[in-house]
Amino acid sequence: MAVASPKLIEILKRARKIVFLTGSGISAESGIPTFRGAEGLWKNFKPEELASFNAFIKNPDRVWEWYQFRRDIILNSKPNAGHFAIKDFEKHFPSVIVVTQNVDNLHRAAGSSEIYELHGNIMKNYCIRCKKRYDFEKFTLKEECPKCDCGGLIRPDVVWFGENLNDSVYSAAENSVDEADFVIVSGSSNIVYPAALLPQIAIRKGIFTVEINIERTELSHMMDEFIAGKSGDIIPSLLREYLES
Ligand code: BJW
Ligand code: ZN
Repeated sequence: MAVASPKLIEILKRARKIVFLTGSGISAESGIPTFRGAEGLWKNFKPEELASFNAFIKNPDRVWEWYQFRRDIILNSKPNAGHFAIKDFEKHFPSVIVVTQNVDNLHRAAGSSEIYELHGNIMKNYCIRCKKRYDFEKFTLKEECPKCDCGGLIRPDVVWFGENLNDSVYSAAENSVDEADFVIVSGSSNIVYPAALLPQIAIRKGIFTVEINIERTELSHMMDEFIAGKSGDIIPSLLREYLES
């Protein structure tokens, strides 16, 4: 049975600028846990104890260890059919932009050309005092939080709760959505702001919006279409149905 409605395919045929807004659900089929939900990371870990600057300052080793644990999972994972299908959209549309909340590099590994990482990148680090940047490779075997030559603590280059997103990355993401004529939201619970504003900008502008998720989210009722299912199944099917239409 087709996953896309005839209306969706007709609109996709006229689309030139497609934006994918992705969250952790898109990497779930690669074996990377999501944050919320029954199997999510927050089931066993408290976000306020791990994903904030205060938590880091209070217990840098614990936060560092959690990031090393997640890096290990990510380094042993590969992009899935969903990431690859997004890359394949580039063969058929003039502009395909990925705006992701994920820090896992899997869109890049799949070959997507234009990616905005709203919440940073787990493989990058910097010193909180002098801002010197460090690749994670330097610390693979270290369990405790490393220190910079200047004595400052080194933290992962990700965006924690209460921290601002990188201005230029967020503006570029906003512009991409503003200029899009088709927006596909997949694998996010859409509850974390300001990332959750991006689909709302598209909705308000009357840009055609499709959500692909295994369950409905806060924003599902506002989307033009909601397709229930795994991104690794639905995104490739959507492209196939478009090409066969
Ligand atoms: C599948 C699937 C499959 C599963 N196929 N689908 C009210 C208004 C505005 C802001 C706030 C507010 N109240 C509080 C705030 C602030 C806060 C916020 O939004 N909190 C909310 C929880 C309410 N936001 C912030 O603090 C942000 N900064 C900010 O606002 O700055 C201004 C400010 C400055 C000073 C003081 C106060 C404000 C920063 C947010 C940073 C979020 N950081 C994290 C950690 C990043 C680093 C790391 O990875 O460790 O980002 S938290 C975590 O959540 C991570 C994710 O990117 C983010 C979103 O999660 P995501 O991707 O949506 O995952 P899940 O698990 O929630 O959902 C998975 C979905 O996938 C589900 O729907 C599944 O069904 C689906 N799924 N398998 C398709 N196969
Ligand atoms: Zn330093």
